[in-house]
Amino acid sequence: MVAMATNLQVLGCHGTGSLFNYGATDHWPANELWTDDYLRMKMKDQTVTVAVTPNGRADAVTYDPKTDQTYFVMPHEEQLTFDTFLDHLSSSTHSNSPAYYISLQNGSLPSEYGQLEQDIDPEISWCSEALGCAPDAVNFWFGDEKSVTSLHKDPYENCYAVIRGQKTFVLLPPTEYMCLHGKMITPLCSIMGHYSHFFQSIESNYPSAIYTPTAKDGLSTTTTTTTTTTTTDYEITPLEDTGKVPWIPVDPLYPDLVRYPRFKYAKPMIITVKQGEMLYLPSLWFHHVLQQSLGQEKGVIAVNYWYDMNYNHALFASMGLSRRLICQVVDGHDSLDLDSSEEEEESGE
Ligand SMILES: O=C(O)CCC(=O)C(=O)O
Repeated sequence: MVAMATNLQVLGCHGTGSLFNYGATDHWPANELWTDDYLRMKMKDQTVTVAVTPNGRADAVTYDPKTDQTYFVMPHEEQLTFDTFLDHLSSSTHSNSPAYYISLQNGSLPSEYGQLEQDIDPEISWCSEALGCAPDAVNFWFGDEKSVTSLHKDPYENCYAVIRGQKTFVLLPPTEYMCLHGKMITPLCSIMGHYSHFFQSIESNYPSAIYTPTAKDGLSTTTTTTTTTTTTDYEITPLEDTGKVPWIPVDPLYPDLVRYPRFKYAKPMIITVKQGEMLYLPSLWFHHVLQQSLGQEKGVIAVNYWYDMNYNHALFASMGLSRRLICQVVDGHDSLDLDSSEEEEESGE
């Protein structure tokens, strides 16, 4: 079974079929049960954490015209009752209304959705067996087409099951990082400890910021009356005390090839995961995620299982080697000792 996990990683590089795990969730009661009525009944006035953004782009590289700066912008997080979240989701049809996305990734299923745990499996048995461990985190996702997850990678093996609606993943293997315009920086950042150079060296680095709500007065006019309305706007607030965040700046669906010319060599795979299907997303694969509601129930629901990746795997070492070789060939230096000014000029920051 361990070989199976290894093979899955290798096969994942060659074809999309091996990325799907058909039938893995067919027996889950959630497939039938998770309608809005049922979720309201089970969750009642349970408080949940919701990411709120003006444009659906939480955790994304975003240009702020006010300051003429590009930031890695995090969402405004609100604690809402589950009922209120559902109300927002069903009424957020206007293109200028904020996006609400349940997307907390720290094991949100057991911590905030305990009432729903019995409707799914606590782990993906073949994956736990193959990797010899239980998942590190099981997360609950609920949003709509307004919310898009920007291109990034995670140090986790990911079993991603869609329960309602569908999700479209744009996938790029770790071997294509060079096409994604990572900025090369020295391996000093400490949060990833011994492996920091691997995570830090392949992405661009941005000052971090957060969306903050501000009240905005406006006039709303009908044929007979004009009233003043107060709506919430969101502005980008820089976070002075946090360091820079490494992130991929390219939108793989609408790449700006003038700014990011190496992306023309990338070969993204586009995979739609439909309700009832599960995607196996190997660790360190870059992914950009869109979602589409289907049918009468609005909103897209998914559950994912994150298994810690195996840093001793040959793939990890070989990715590090190929990264350094490519850096040497393409940029004339390896990723551990270079100057980032050229990249900065390229990306216009
Ligand atoms: O579903 C999404 O919007 C993002 C999923 C994701 O990034 C992940 O599972 O790592």
